[in-house]
Amino acid sequence: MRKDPIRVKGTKPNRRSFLKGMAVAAAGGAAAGRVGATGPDPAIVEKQPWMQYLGEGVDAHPYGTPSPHEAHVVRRNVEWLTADPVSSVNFTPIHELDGIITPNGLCFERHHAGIAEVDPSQHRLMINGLVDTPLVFTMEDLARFPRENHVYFLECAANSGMEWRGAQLNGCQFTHGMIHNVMYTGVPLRLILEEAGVKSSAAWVLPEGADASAMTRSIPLEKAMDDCLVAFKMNGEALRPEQGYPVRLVVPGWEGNMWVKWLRRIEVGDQPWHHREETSKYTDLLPDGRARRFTWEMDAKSVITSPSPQAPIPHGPGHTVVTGLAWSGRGTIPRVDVSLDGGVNWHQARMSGPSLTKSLHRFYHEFDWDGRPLLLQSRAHDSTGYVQPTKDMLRELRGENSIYHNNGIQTWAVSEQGIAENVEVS
Ligand SMILES: Nc1nc2c(c(=O)[nH]1)N[C@H]1C(S)=C(S)[C@@H](COP(=O)(O)O)O[C@H]1N2
Ligand SMILES: [Mo]
Repeated sequence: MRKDPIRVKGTKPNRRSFLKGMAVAAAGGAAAGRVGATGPDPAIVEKQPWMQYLGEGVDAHPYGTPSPHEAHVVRRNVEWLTADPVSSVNFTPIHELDGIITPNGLCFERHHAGIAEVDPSQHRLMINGLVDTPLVFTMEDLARFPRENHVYFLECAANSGMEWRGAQLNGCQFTHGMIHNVMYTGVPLRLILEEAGVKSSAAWVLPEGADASAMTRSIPLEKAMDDCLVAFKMNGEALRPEQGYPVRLVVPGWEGNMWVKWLRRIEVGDQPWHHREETSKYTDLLPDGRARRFTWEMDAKSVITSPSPQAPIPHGPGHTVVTGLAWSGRGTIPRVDVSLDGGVNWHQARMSGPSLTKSLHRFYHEFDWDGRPLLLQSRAHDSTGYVQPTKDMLRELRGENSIYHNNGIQTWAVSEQGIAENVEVS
């Protein structure tokens, strides 16, 4: 046994005194961080099983997976939301994640006809329509274009759609988990279109998926030439089948539906095609009977991921960490405010990690919880000056019938026991 069992090798003294200070500050709280309060800690003084045997060698798991203790950190669906899992959605467990990158195995899935299991050697990408030379590329051809790396969030336009009329689902995984944030490697779509030569009458492109839904969306040529990517890698490795292996379209900042997976064809045209996903779906009915259409950009939004209904406060009163995510389809997030009292008082949160355009941003707010009930809210400000609205402000503009583009402020009511619940304070 070590002589000084609390002194972890290499720990800096200032870190240690911070922890000690915190233990004192946590008066009446749990024994966490308090040394010697309840006698010797078996976790320190007893030999744990894993100290007594040799572990598995290298190559035991040629493709690594998380610790079995993290087995609860998985995508989950809400069975009653859809009739069948082949045309359905599951949700990213954002309440369990930190930083800004979504691990590949946890990126939410949205399929209209299940996952296409594409053989890359049999996959082609065709460019046709208003081009000088229609072209067909193999995956090997695509790998010979100059490629770029960018971190972007993908948010389904229906994210938080179930919350439009009031609080419904108890957990940010379900209210806000139709989002992921990934570093993509891909070829700028502009280079591929230039290779085919876009005719001067061209104004729109139509990407098409190779899955059984043959997903198609009309995208303005200006966006296609600006920052869209034909991507084949996510977070360094090949796209997962769920995310469109071997190739998907990346449409930064715009609604997830346009990010066509299993991309097989891009048609160039002079007007939009008015297909299913831009007429009967991904449109919102306004109170006067007109439909909001072509609502591509994702407005600035944020959510507190912990504490939240699936991530209660485990430690009682005292030093408490609030954390969450913020994003905007129009740029970066220079600032997030956090309220502990349902929007009466606001505190500027601490941003941490890279601030990249059209990417998730991570924020923290640390405070000394007095143990009284809380109404937690977060409010994002984006680099255009836009401020995330309340749900009432949204309903005032768009009525009660909307589903898509709900970026209203979310509230979690936290009880004296630290249990969090989805409520609405607008
Ligand atoms: N080919 C194809 N692309 C598709 C879809 C689809 O069903 N088929 N779903 C779209 C929708 S609605 C969303 S929100 C995103 C989801 O991407 P993800 O499964 O990587 O999260 O993919 C889009 N691209
Ligand atoms: Mo979507």
